[in-house]
Amino acid sequence: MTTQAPSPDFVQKLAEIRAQFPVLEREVHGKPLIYLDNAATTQKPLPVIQALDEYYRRYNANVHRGVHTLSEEATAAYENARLRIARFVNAPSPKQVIFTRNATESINLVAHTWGRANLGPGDEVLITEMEHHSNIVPWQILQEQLGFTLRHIPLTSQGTLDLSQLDGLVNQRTKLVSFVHVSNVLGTVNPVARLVEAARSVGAKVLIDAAQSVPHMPVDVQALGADFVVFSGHKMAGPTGIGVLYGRRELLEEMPPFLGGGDMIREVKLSGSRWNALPYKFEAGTPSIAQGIGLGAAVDYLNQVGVDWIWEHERTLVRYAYEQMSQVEGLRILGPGPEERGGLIAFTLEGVHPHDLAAILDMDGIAIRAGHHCAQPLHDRYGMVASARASFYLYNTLEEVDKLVAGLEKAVDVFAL
Ligand code: C6P
Repeated sequence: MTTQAPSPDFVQKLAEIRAQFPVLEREVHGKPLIYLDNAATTQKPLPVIQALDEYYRRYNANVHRGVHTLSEEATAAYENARLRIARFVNAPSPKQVIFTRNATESINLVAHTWGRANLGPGDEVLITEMEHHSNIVPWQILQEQLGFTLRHIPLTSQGTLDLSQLDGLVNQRTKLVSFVHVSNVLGTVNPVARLVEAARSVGAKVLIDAAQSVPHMPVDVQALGADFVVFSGHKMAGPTGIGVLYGRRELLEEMPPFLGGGDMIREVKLSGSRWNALPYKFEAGTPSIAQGIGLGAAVDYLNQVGVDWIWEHERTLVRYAYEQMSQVEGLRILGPGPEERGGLIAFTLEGVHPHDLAAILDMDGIAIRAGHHCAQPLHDRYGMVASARASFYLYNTLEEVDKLVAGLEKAVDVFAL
């Protein structure tokens, strides 16, 4: 091991963090759980679990509707959570934080509102070859209906964006450049400033899929300079069923609503309706109230730990894991070196199917993900159908990396026989 011995303060902080996540106490197949599937969804700390519990026990009521005490308490807690989430990503106003179910729904919202109103034959939408399906399929569905062209920035053999053709790919026809901030397979941290600048030079709008960045590193939506930024609550210690679309105010004001129904209207007549103000225009029906409140508790918790600390900790884990995993016979890591990636490593192990590998590791209590990770075009690009992936979060330890590597070595032995 080449890492320095951690300081006593660090050891204590990590122990305190781990104590906040009850699931980390459990065993799987008689072994302590080692949870390395954080890019799929993260575990939840006590403050989040308690916020959900308290809502259901003490003030469960619908929001924005009632004048009774419970409804007022629920509305205040829900809207206060929105305010704290806005501050977490430095959105200028909570009105620009639209609650959705997840990052996927946020992208679909933009596609079906902004996209439908602004895209047509002759226009181009530019994505990348490393996108999650949620930033490919909505545009393909819309493309069939509206007749615009969907183009993509290709990948280099190192797992980064090949920007050599960027000047041609971004042109006067480009109306939107939509790309992932941190790849959920390659770990690549994309050059946001360069891509935003290229889009701006032709007046195109920018959407950033920040599902794998907001949970792990400080993200300032204003500094990113995008028009839309999307992320999911469940990947950042929050509950499932709540996600965010941040949007530039003028654009959100102009965009037509997404879904129609209660809460998103100002006035309804049988002859027609008028829409509610932001953010409610995009939030039809009873929202995910407990989940919104839970996400508020999650950002408080992440702030308390320190997002800078989380990022640094993940950097330490990924550097160490990269170094150790590189030494496993037949193991091939996808994507760039540790300095250019977030806290995850997707890989293949010669002679072992990723699903078999995940099943073997599970017998040791180690949870990793195997499959195409909802990024089939990316896997096609590298001539693969699936990969295995270990992804880290604030509660993971260097010892857990050691156990992962030991498990991988065991798998090599088993399958080499
Ligand atoms: N990636 C993974 O295991 P949702 O499902 O809407 O919460 O998140 C979608 C999504 C969008 N963009 C990126 C970069 C993502 O990684 C994900 C979710 C999970 O990699 C589940 S497939």
